[in-house]
Amino acid sequence: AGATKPLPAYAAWKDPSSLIVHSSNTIETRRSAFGTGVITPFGQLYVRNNLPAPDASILAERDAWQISIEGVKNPRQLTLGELKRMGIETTAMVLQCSGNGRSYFPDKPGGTPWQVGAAGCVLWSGVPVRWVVDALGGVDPGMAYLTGTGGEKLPDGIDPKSVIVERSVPASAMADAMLAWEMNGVPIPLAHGGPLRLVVPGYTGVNSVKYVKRLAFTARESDARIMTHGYRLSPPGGKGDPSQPSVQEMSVKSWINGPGTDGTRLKAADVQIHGVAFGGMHAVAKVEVSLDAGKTWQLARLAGPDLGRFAWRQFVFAARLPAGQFTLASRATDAVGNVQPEQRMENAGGYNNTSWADHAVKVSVA
Ligand code: MSS
Repeated sequence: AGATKPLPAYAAWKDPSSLIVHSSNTIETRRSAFGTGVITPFGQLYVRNNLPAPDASILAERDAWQISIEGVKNPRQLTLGELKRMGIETTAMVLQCSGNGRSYFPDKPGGTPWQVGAAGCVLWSGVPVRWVVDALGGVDPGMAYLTGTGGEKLPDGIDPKSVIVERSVPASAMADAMLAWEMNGVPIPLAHGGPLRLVVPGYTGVNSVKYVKRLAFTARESDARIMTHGYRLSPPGGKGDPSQPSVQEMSVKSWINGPGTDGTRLKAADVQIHGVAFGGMHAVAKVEVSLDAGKTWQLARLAGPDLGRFAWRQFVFAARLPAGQFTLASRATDAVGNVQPEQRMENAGGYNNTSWADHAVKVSVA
């Protein structure tokens, strides 16, 4: 259910029945549309653009795309064709918008009212950032951040810093970051940042900069508005500013995707309750499921391949549900013992919602 608009042209190839189109720049996967395989297919993967997507002509000659690498011993401009000769690696990663789960905040913060579907698990192929850095002589001394700049055409007549998508993460994120040109085995579509995207595993989506045209090791965080004021964890009622923590690393989270999450009434029977769990920076150690809104918990089974600590795991819990109403919840624990909390951490932007209570789902059984 939920109001949905027509798909915008740059994402017209997506599967409308799997998606909730909030706006031309914000499209989410329906909870009931997530499958039980580990990788999220393109057709149903969410989209979030802060600026209109660039013209599709940037994909005409993918290998000619240029990126400037700065803050290294031998800074230079590289083409995608050159990057492809520097090495190839593949990583599975949860891509999740910082504001996923915002609709469950009671004060309805501004921003897209995402439910669970501003997330997916994607296979990226490209070259690890550290290999590129090694080839260019290493990071300059004193550089604390890795800053990626998006290649969108900026509107005329306004301060570029007020709109440009430029994000900084701690330089240590280089250990896992990648310059990716493929996603799920095909060249990255425009909607997801093709021809070239910076991907930062374990960090929220905004830090994985699409159409990346500059990758710089910098002494300071970017002074772009999206960094200084956007995506900050500010107290409820407040406004983002540089003194507050930026939305960066994700933490442990899970939710149930089915059955019955589309509101259809289930028949009393054995059901396989399934969902996804991820640890952000850490692997998932276990997932528990509750059939009674969190009063009692039982261990679920982790199913399917383990694609590494940045991917999500499918979990399955076989239950016999008699007729009635149930509030199903899931709670994940990561490999270092962090437990998904009952409560969200309140903040003005509606970011980082990992509350298991908020993500519980009511199903009815006939
Ligand atoms: N990049 C660029 N260049 N631009 C824009 O806008 N956005 C963000 C990221 N990146 C952007 C970029 C966000 S914000 C997100 S989430 C992501 O991206 C999404 O992705 P996809 O592919 O899904 O669309 Mo929130 O945190």
